[in-house]
Amino acid sequence: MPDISRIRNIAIVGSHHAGKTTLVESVLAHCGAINRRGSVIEGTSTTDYEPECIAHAQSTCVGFAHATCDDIDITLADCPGFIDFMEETRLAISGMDAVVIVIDADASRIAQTRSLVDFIESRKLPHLFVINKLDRPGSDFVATLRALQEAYGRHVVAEQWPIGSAERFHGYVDLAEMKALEFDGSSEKPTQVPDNIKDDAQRARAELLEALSDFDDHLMEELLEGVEPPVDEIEKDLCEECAHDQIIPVLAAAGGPGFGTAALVRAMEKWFPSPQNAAQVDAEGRPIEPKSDGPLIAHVIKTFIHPQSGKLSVVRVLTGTLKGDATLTNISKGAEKVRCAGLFRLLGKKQEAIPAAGPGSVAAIARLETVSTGDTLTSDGFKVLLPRVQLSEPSFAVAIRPKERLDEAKISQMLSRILDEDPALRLQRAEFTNELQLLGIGEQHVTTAIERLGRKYNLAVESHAPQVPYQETITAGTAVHSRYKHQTGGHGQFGDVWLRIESRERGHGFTFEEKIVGGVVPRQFFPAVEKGIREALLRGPVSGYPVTDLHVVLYDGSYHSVDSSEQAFKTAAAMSMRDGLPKCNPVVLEPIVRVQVTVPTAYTSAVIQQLTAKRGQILGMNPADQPGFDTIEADVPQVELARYITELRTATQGLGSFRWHHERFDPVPGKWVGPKAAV
Ligand SMILES: Nc1nc2c(ncn2[C@@H]2O[C@H](COP(=O)(O)OP(=O)(O)OP(=O)(O)O)[C@@H](O)[C@H]2O)c(=O)[nH]1
Ligand SMILES: [Mg+2]
Repeated sequence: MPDISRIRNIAIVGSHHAGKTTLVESVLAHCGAINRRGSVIEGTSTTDYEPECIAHAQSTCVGFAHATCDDIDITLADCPGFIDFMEETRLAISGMDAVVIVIDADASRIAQTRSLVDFIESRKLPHLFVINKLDRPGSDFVATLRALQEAYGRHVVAEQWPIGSAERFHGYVDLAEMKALEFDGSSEKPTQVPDNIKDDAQRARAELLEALSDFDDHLMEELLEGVEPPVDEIEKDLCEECAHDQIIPVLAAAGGPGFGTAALVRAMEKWFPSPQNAAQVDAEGRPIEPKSDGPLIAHVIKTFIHPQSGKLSVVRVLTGTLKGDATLTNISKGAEKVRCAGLFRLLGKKQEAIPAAGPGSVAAIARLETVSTGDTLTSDGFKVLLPRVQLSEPSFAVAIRPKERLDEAKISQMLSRILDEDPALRLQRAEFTNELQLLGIGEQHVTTAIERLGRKYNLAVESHAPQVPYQETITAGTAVHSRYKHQTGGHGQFGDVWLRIESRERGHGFTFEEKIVGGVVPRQFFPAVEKGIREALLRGPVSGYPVTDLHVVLYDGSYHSVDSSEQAFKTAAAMSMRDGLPKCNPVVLEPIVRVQVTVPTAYTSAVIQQLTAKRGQILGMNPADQPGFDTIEADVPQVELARYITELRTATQGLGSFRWHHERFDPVPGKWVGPKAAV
């Protein structure tokens, strides 16, 4: 078991396609954890091993990889960058002690990292930026660095200055030591600081020292007196301030050819804290001290389910020592006892059995069938609960139905396993239509889940846009008479009713009343009349949608002492409605949704325009809780919002989000040309 001070747990996060998985691959090769670097494009990388990752050449879930380098035990969580998978990323971050944020060397993409950086800062996690893909034509280190500083402040400082750019990017100047290093694959060798970047590197170094001196009076004095501070002092300050999330160093790399990997590994070892120094608290804010003896507390940060070999729960051990055959208590599920069936260290899909995992370790436990991501596991029934990551509400839905007829129980069992692996998904029966819907953070999130369902459980599902729950109502009243008379062999059928149909205020539904005088329709037939009316209301006269907001009075009729029956009155009432409703100026009602859209202020007016173009009625606009963001409230027809999350993200560099709830039904303006209701 590694000494806790030699453990580093690091999340690798960043914007979509910034090169995280490729960089992780380089780090693993550099540390000797893998012999040969795989490739995302060829589907051979260590952490993008799931078939859905390979098919789309992108990370669709977190991948864990363990490596040992210079006696340091590193666990990397390679997190997806695509916004639809951001909940997966946030859950993984919750189990790590530090974060490497990988970004393209492209200033225009910095804005996309905002919510991620806010989350990391809210957890006070030490982090650094890697400006990556510097080998690409058009890459711009300086502009990206300045954009980072503009977004996240002057304590974001370069610790490296690149030598050469694009195809000629071949090394960097370490600004703390003012030494130049040239890349040799993922290793490096000393070289001269080229004359053409000397001034830039000096200026960048001065910026670094100035930022550090904000936290070190001695360094500040040295700078004021023009004394050259010793390298040791700068290094010590860097370690201290980075570990305390005061300074956010910026490194230069190109993970593709492996450039910058050695320096990144050194930075992770030197600047990032071990779990011993990473503050952990329970849900009530009480500190948890990592100790190898004493009760165990572990947090489940990811669940993988293999259709054959079962469940694998990746846990972060906060304190205590976890054994592969331990019996644990799941505090999050009513103190249920669960038994571990093996303990592993992960390297992508490879599992290496380990006898125990000490405090600070990340390990995978086999076959904890009832345990879910986010749960707190303890030993000896020790009662403590860890804070849960608040997941975002889903904002995209599809209606799903298995392609082949299967029993409901089997479908829900398979779906629940998919949901177990990804708690940001949700399954629901839709209000009004009763359709089975799968909801997620975005379109890709949901389609990936459906792909996974097909692959893992051989369950092919048909998916389509959710039905819009239109309704119909009437805008005028009428009186109708129907007589149902039928002679069949023995005794016949007789029902005779007069109904008055009146419109009701919107949102008040259907009501039935009888005003029969003198028993012309006997009392025992009233329920049948109401039933017949209700049945007729299921399919309206315009397009077959349910009819609502009306009052129907049974005020006259007649009966036959032998032939009248409940069935006959029911039929007569239904006939009356079918005759009467078309005479009441029927209209289609569409569901109106109230949305609260949160976007950076720069996009507020564009988003208001987008909502207006969707026939939205803007109710108000206020500064959001998140600084620099506005929340726009609007009522929008639901039919206009089917792909709204995708459109909103396109319009806001992925930064917009929205919440919604059904508000009311409004008449569809103009002549109804929409779809007919499904039969
Ligand atoms: N030129 C260049 N291309 C790179 C580099 N690193 C990665 N790429 C390419 O960029 C694309 C994305 O790389 P990934 O490693 O999958 O990026 P990622 O950040 O893990 O992507 P997601 O996890 O899906 O957000 C692939 O086509 C890589 O080959 C690099 O250093 N230089
Ligand atoms: Mg990736």
